[in-house]
Amino acid sequence: KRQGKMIPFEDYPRYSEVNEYMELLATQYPDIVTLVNAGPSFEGRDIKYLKISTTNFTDPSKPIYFMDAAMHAREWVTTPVTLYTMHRLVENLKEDDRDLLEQVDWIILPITNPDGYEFTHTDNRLWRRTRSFRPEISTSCYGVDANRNFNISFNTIGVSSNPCSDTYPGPSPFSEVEALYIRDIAFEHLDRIQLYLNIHSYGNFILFGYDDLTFPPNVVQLHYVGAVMGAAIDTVKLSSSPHYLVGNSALLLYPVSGSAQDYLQYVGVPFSYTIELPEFGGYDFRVPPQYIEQINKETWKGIAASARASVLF
Ligand code: ING
Ligand code: ZN
Repeated sequence: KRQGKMIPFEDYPRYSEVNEYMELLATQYPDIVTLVNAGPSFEGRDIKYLKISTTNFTDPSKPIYFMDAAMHAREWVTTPVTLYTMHRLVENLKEDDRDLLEQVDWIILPITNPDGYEFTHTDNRLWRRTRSFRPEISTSCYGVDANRNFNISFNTIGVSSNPCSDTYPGPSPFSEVEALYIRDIAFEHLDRIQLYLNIHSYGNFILFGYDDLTFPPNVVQLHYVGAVMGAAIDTVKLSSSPHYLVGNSALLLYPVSGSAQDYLQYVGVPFSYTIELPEFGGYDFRVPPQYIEQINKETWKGIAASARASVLF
């Protein structure tokens, strides 16, 4: 029986509660759910994810949908979306969604940056970076922007060399284990990952690479599947919430180097996106918990639609 908060719907869970939910699913649904530990964070917290598959992840012909959240610590609403996705695939699969479970394998990682995530709960609600400490670089500023730490155009644009900045890319590519584990997962399944979704907040954007304004050869398909995702969300979004915009991240937002989105696209994932979830008018990263359910449900619509659309190509 579940205790306390009803993950993932009513309030923002702590790191330990997220792990408990994943353990519960792995225990109760051992035929389709496997709990995996990617490895420890800088401060030693295990970074865990679920593999969800009706074929024990062994069918080489099945596409994989890989998503992660809370790469940036303060973007709390991203984690419930991953937990709700697990819930809809495992505990509450609708008849109409059987194809999503039977024809797709899922890798879902709810907290990429657990040190930062816990720090936002205990010390500084608006912390973004990891919590790595390198006294030879700075004795007062901790952490790196994990979404600038991937090995693509590293440290060239959209970054700051100031180790106290929120866009400090780190001393070298993959200096942060939190970024390294995302790379590890991608390479372990590179031939099968069809779609990668790096979940952020906020701003209602569905973004794809590259940030040097060259486009991947499948840019038309990338734009199409992104638009399918946005259009599906549009059918159930609140009228007070803006429509999603879909397009190149440098054109719609700003250019950055070293992002997870661009790196996974670069190494061969056909459909690699950043989604910027809503904030519902002025709440920035501090979306009140009563909106979690709405964001979970509307984003799930987009996830389901993008899974179906991406496997057509
Ligand atoms: N936004 C993303 C960031 O890392 C982004 C936006 C992602 C831009 C990928 C370009 C490429 O800055 C948030 N909210 O983190
Ligand atoms: Zn972010």
